[in-house]
Amino acid sequence: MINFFNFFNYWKFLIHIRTCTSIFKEAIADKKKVKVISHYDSDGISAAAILVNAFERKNLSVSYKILPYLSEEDIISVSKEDFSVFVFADFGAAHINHINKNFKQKEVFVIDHHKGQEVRPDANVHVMNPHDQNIDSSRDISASGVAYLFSEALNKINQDMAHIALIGAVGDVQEKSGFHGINKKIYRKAIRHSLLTKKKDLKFYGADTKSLAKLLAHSNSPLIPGITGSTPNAEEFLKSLGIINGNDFTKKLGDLTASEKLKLVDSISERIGKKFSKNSLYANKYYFVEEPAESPIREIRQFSTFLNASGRLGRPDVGINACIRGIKPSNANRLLKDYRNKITDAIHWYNNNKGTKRIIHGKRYIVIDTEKSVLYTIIGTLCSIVSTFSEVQGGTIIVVLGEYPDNMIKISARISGKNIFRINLYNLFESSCANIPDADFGGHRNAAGAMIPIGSKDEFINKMIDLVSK
Ligand SMILES: [Mn+2]
Repeated sequence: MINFFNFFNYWKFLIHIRTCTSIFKEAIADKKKVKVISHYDSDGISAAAILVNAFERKNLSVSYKILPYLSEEDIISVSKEDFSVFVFADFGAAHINHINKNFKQKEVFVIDHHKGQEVRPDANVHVMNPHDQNIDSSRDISASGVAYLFSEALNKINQDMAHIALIGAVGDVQEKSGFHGINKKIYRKAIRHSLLTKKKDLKFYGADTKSLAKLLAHSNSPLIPGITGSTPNAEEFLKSLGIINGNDFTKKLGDLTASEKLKLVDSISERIGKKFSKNSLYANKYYFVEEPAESPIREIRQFSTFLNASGRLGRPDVGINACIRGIKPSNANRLLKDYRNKITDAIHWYNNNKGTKRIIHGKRYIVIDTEKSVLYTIIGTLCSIVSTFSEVQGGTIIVVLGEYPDNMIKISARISGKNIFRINLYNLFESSCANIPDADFGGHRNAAGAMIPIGSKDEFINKMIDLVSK
């Protein structure tokens, strides 16, 4: 359906991006150094890759910084670096006051899709945010998409990165039975330039490179009871279905006949129960034409996981280089394996610390204080995983805390299953942080995050438990 208002907003947004592009071109005319500051998730890293490549193509000297979270201290320290042009991506809209204050006499570009502050940017601060143009920035475009539109306005040659823009959209869960809005336009461009192909298939990660048993054992979405986490169980399961004979476990999803596939889908959905429809086991898969067949990141969701992993392991450079110049399949595999190991370690830590004072189990909540034991960048991942454990009652609030650099504590919260106690995690965090100076929080009903000084940890936990127990 063609919606005139959507079209009009898109058109206005493009004009605004063109204006920003002209200002950018002027800004770099004599100063050839640009700094890119971006978020460490798949959207932020793909946005950074697009920008870095587009700027290098203009013979600019580019350097970048990838951060898990943008603090005021980060903004101050970046502003002191010897650059006159700065580009923020996937964050910044919520920090316009700090950017205004610290970047006087410098040109700053903010490429974001999150709801921003009600603060007017100064004349030297140029914000490109679809949110400001009433575009649905949770579904229709992500930061990597905005970075793409900006790079395309700089030079049409950058259209060869349309598929990279879609990685961020997938990472931010904007692909829902297809791309929508501006993402769809970018997708069409990627197809027109033969950058990717699409196929509807069972949605398991790594279907083209992993054996079928490993594929099921590694499956997080959906979690298959009794099989996720155990390759031997997965092998037994496949044997019982007659899909695997003897001890030949090399079969891949692509090797199955149509009837074997149906049998597999039936038995998996039986195991999962009514929570999922059979249809939810299928998804659109998008393959990058230029990636070699044996690459673990040929499919866009895997590429997105890989970028996330690179950011969380502190190696965003590996992710950015993979977007721009490609990566050897063996190197991509190594990074993905490191990441899986970190997550497995975190789950082991949780299982080994049940019943200790570091895991407080209350009536409607579990508070998990990992201190320094879990990599702080996977606190949120651990939180999501624990929320899916069958031992955790539906409606339970899972809160995970971990130490972050600069004497800060990172906190993540999720609800396990259905939110039956009707708790709003955003409100809960807002109230728990109310009397804590320098606390920062965000999120929504069913997921929230916060950053607090280490000295306020007990105060936060006590306040929160108090509120939840009412
Ligand atoms: Mn994003």
